[in-house]
Amino acid sequence: MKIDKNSISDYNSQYKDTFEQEFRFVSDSLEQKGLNVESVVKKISDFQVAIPSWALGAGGTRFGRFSYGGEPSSLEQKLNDIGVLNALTKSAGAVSLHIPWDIPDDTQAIKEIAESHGIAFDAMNSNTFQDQPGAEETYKFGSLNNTSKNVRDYAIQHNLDVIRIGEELGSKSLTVWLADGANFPGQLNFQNALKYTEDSLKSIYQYLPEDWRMFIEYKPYEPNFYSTTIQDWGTSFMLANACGEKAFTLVDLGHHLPNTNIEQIVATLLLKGKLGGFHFNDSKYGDDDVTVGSIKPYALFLIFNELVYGMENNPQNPSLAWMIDASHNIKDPLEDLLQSIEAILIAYAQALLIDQKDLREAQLQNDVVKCQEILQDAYRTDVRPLVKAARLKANAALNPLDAYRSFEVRKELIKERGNKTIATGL
Ligand code: LRH
Ligand code: MN
Ligand code: MN
Repeated sequence: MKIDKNSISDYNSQYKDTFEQEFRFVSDSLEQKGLNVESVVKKISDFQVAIPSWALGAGGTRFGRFSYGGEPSSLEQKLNDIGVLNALTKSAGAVSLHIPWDIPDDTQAIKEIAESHGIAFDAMNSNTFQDQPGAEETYKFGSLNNTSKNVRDYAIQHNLDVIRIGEELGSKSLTVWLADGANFPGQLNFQNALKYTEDSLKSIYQYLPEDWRMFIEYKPYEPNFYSTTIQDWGTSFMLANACGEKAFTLVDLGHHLPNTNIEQIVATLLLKGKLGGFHFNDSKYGDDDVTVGSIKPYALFLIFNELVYGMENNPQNPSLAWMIDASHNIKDPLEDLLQSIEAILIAYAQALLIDQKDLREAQLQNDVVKCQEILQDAYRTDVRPLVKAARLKANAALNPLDAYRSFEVRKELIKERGNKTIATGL
């Protein structure tokens, strides 16, 4: 299934008049406030978020998994699905591979398929939380933090293999997320576990190609329910500093205890030039990985406010690697991803509307009410016409979800791949 440019422009032509009216209304009022709408639209249109290779199939929980039909069963098919997302949105021009779930058999062929869809290879993820058939060592009691040197070396080697695969594909970064931790008090010597983790990360870092970056992801709990060795941004930051200037912290929105002020973490890391990557999702309770913006859209907007500020004011921080880290078991996975992409772009667009100059002045005058008004004025603006304008500019669909349904993509995929499909990965 491939959606070509012509079908997208035919689809768009039916909505063009309505779109133009909506756009004029919003852009006129924003221009009157002194905003450069064209530059906002360009920024939205330039924004690209990577799709994780595991998210194209319906997710499962430990209580079951319900197939959606037409799900991809190979990396080739996953790339084709991302191709559909990218054709519809022109914002999903990258994939983030999880190894060993998605080891390419034929690297050249995979590169060609990706290229034909305009998909780049973003950060490589080195999963060391699961034993593979025939594995020589087990990660049951940890990987990079394991008390056994053999296991640590085995996990280090896996990371080096992932870097090699990434190099062949043209990726430029490695994301390390460790499930390592303890389920019960006393199980683990915290100091040794941290020391082993630091030494292992340094060994991997030593082999990181010159133009690569390493992202260290943190998470407070799950799958371990007593302690996780890299539990928070502080630990990740400390480890990134210990490794060197190519190592950074990665923030996953779901990896915080309830009510954590994530936007403040983002601001701190940007100031220190150590924010490397970002995993988008939403949650109510824990690492729920539900659709971006489905539960706390205002929190997402406040995070984007800090990101936008950082992108404009923190040259010490490199550009960020963005990835969606969400999936659900009762939605069509592609529709779910389209909703996530939409939510990300909306939050980004809202944050771009914040009058930074007025906000600084109000902050200097300690005008608390005005500060809040400025943020909420941006948040309460309907920015959807700006997102649509960005899409039109990039030859994407004005309404990607509606287009997906009207092109009957899922029906086509079921026809191609069958109804009883199981996506590889999670
Ligand atoms: C861990 C995580 C991490 C993994 C992915 C499958 O919870 O967020 O990024 O790679 O989920
Ligand atoms: Mn994540
Ligand atoms: Mn997670």
